[in-house]
Formats: sequence, C-alpha cells, structure tokens
Amino acid sequence: MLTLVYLHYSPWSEKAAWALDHHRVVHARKAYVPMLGEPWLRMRVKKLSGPVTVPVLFGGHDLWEDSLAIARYAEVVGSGSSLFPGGTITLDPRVLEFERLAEELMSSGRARAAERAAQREDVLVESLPPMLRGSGPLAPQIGKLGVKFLRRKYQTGERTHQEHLERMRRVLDRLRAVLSGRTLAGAGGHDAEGAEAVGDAAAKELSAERPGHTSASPLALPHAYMLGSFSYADIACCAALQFVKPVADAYIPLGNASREVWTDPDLTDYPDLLAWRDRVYDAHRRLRI
Ligand SMILES: N[C@@H](CCC(=O)N[C@@H](CS)C(=O)NCC(=O)O)C(=O)O
Repeated sequence: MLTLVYLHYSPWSEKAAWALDHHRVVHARKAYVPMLGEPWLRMRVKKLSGPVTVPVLFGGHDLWEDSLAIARYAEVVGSGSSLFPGGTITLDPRVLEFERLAEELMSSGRARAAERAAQREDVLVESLPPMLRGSGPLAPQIGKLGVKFLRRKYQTGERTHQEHLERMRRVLDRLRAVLSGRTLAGAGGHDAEGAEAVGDAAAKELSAERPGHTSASPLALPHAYMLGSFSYADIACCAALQFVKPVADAYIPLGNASREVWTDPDLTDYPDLLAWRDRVYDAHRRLRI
C-alpha cells in the first residue's frame, strides 16, 4: 500500500496529493509534524544529514521524496487525463519553468508567513498537533520553537521581508501575464528571468486555443490554463497561491488564525489570479472519497 506522508496545509504536499487524487492513485495518508517528526522521517528515508522534507510517498521498498517526483509517478501508474504534456521521461521545459516559478512564490511566501506567524500566539498554538495544543503555557513556546526551526532550515533570512515580497510580485505578475495572453512590460527580474519565454510561448498557445473565452466575472482572465489545457503547471501555480490567500476550507481546512496569517496583507491586488485559482480548484481538485 502506498502512503503519502504530508502536511495537509502545505502547498508542496498539496501538489503531490492533487496529482495522486487526479490520477486516482489509491494511497493512505500520514500527517507529518514539523521538527518533532524529523527523527522519524530521517530514519524512514535513511538520511542522517541534510534536509529532509515532506511530502514523501512510500511504497514497499521504494520512496519518492519530492512533490514533482510523486506527481510524475502518479502520472505513470494512475488513470485519468495526463498532467504532463510530452510525457514524464523528459519533462516539457515549460512545465519545469512553472514549477520553478511556483517554488519561488512558495519559498518567499513561506518566509513571509513564518514571520507573521512568529508574532501570533494563537497561530503558533493552532498549528500544533491536537495533543500538544492543550499543553498550557508550553504550547506557544513549542510553536515558537517550531517556527524558528523552519526559518533556520529554509534560510528565510537570506532575503528581507521586502525582498521576498518583490520576488513574489515578480512571479505573480508573470503568472498574470501568461493567463492574460500578454507579457507585462517591465516585469522582468532576476528570479523570473527566463520565464518570459515560457509566458510568450504559453500565451501564444493559449490565444490560439481559446480565442473566444469570456466570463461574466470582471475578475476573469482570458485563459483558463497555463499550458492551454489542465496540467501539472496549473497544479503547481494554484497550490503556490496558498501563500497569497488560502483556498477554501473544503479543499485545505485551516483554523481562523492560521487563515489570517497565510493571507498576505501586501498582496491584495491579485484577485484575478485568486479567482482563477478558485475556478481551477472547483473544476479539477478531485477530493478523496
Ligand atoms: N522539494 C520539496 C520541498 C518540500 C518542502 O519544502 N516541504 C516543506 C513544506 S513547508 C516541509 O517539509 N516542511 C516541514 C519541515 O521541514 O519539517 C518538494 O517539492 O517536495
């Protein structure tokens, strides 16, 4: 039996879980507890040093240690429509580029959310597993240690809060440009460099495919998908938008305080991308039965 070890609220885990569910891959799920669960995870993945992360998919003697690797595996063994145009052996460079953009959005989003969470006792307690939540005055201290641990592990201090914000904006502007069928003037930058080509190619493809797409909503972007039809690129980008504003509880349940902290107060000007994300979720996020 396959088992996905995951953090239910983490967009990295969501990418893997979405691909497994999309392809109807039967598996069990085991919740991971950051920091406290690490010794156990190290033993399971047989890594004494270096970072270990979730999601990890375990199956017999095999394991897949990365969200993209898990999605590729799901594509090979599962059913349902393909998420990887061009197959999984050599990945389409456009898919890799969207994966990279999503990674930038998520890693800077994590840095900013961790900073906000560190100042909120209610969030620190809410993010603990139920058995630790009731540990009285110790609970926020454990939560604080957990956030400190994650900030160090992911070196979130390598950029300032503002630099993380600008990095997120560059990615968001790029995603908006792709879904709008244009490239935003002056939207270049170090991190998003090279994405221009992806944006242009995808936009051309989308323009050809969906020229007449309209919607009643003023928030509608002209194109429904990053690569013309639903793919892993959409999964990666939709999951990453969790750090701009979390998706509905029906998809990823969050406590009220956590939901507040995951919502980036400086990124309120992307309602069109969030509306796109919500439409893709409603249309394609197959939930487990
Ligand atoms: N490249 C990995 C990155 C996964 C990742 O960053 N996981 C974080 C999610 S917040 C994690 O494991 N956090 C818990 C921890 O480090 O203890 C993937 O895509 O699977």
